[in-house]
Amino acid sequence: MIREIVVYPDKRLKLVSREVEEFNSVLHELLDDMYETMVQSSGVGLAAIQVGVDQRVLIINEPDENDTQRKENTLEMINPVIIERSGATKYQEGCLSVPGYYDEVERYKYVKVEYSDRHGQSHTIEDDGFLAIAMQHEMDHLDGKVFVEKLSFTKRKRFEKDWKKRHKAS
Ligand code: Y12
Ligand code: CO
Repeated sequence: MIREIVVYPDKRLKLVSREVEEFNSVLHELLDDMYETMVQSSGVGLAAIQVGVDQRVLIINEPDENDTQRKENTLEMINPVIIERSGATKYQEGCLSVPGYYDEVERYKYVKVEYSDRHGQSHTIEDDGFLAIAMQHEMDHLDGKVFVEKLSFTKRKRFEKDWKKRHKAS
């Protein structure tokens, strides 16, 4: 089922999400719905709070070399924690909760993340490319942070002004 995406500046995006304790069918349905919702909106990553659920759940699906998204390539991360980080990099980011706005954000270049899958099995994953950026972006959502909060003071001011103007008109 497609769920409604929560759009900035909705207050729910500020919530610190709660740890998942039960790896049951409710969680599995949430993950499946998040995938459908993300793909329908041409997204590559989504956190549960973006569909209004304040649980530490996120998904990432990087399109393959033919620019195709396959469900089996979806990384589902429950209760993820960064256990190693290093370096710095900049990437032009976008977010389904801030549709139509993209900007460069600084992140760690390399991260190693510990997480559970939908069955509660724990894993670690490390990356220093696109996935590293996506994991950091989505994990920020679990702590109530949206990428626009990482912009410089001047860029953020301009963003807020343009966003208000755009959303007043529509
Ligand atoms: C690198 C940077 C950011 C992420 C987080 C995940 N972000 C997204 O999945 C953003 C998707 C997105 C899709 C949009 O729709 C289309 O392009 C058709 C979009 O544009 C509009 O809604 C107008 C904005 C964002 C992961 C990795
Ligand atoms: Co986002």
